[in-house]
Amino acid sequence: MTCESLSVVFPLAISLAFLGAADAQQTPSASAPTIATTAVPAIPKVKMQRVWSNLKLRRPIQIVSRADRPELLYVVEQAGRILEIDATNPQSEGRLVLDIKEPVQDKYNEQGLLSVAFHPKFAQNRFVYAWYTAKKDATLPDRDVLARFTANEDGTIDAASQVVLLHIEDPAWNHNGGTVLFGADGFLYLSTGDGGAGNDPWGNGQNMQSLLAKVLRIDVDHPGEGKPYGIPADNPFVGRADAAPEIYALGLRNVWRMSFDRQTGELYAGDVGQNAWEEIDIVTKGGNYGWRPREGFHPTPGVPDSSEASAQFIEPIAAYPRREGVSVTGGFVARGTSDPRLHGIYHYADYESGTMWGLRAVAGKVIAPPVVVGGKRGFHPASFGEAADGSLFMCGTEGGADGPGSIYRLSAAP
Ligand SMILES: [Ca+2]
Repeated sequence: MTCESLSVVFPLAISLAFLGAADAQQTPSASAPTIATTAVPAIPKVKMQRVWSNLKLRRPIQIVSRADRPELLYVVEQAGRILEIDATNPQSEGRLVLDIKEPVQDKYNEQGLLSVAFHPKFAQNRFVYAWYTAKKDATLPDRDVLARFTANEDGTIDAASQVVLLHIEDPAWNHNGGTVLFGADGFLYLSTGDGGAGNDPWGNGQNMQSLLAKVLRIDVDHPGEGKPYGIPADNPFVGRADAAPEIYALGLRNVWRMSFDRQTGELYAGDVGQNAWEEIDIVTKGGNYGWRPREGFHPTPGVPDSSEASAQFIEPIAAYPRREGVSVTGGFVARGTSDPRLHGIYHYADYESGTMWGLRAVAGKVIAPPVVVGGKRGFHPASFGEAADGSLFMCGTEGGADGPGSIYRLSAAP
């Protein structure tokens, strides 16, 4: 990232007052308001080490883990397959545990099986959740589907066990989100796209009755009110007649990848931009991230942005312009214990340029603006992944969207 863009994106983003607050936690001092002198730890370069090269992967787009079996990793293939890897075996060839190519529509690049999450109590209920674009059928239009599957005792997942929890009619092939994952609160979070085409022609970003262009939060353990899921009582728009109660946050164009910081519980999202800016957001309950009136830190040209409405918009914590990439792949805050130099750094990348960045934020404020930490020419990072122990991986394709799939382990460069 150039100095020029840094000055635009982070006008002196490092808050000394804030750093003082952080220090105060370690050395409590009721009296003197301190200005921190402790330097923010440097952000190291990241080494990408190719792993499990025996795997024959086609369009790997997510890596997920299970708390109850920390030695296993699961690689999601866009066409509708999940492969299980024994992470302790460098020669692992993977085991196919789910194939739902039949209902999954993956005709266009942004379509397919997009995200998978294991239930936090998977060891007891063996529930697995999937977010995918579905093939049109006789009774249903083009739609994005959130479905639950049940695994067998041997760890394979029965495609016939599908229970559709939610489907959202989707007007275009692109901008389909999305990440499904569980919060520490036990609720399921889902990022949806704005439907597609370009510039949100249906106005879903700010439409409180549409589930598109949102982060949703639902309770999969307590169905209610005629739905196969419940609505958490403290969802921010519960009780409002003009809003869908599933909505947790809005104004998000197409959050392809989001993750929780496992230490702080903050929800980091990479929101893919239109023509100008890719942004990183920390998504908070009830937050409005400004799409379509805003993109990155800027108003969208030609879109009304009244001062009253813009005052409600939450700015990203980082953004980068077109010359540095075209589609952000949100990553993770590194919390693995094996690589302390990466600890606390949020890593993300651009799908097209392959560039990887790191930044540090504390309590929603950036304390170390993004720096380029690595990347690989020709590699298209579709997703970061976090093992159960917090160590970080990355998956994607080499040379192009249809190139060979690969997985890299990330570590701090010496
Ligand atoms: Ca769409």
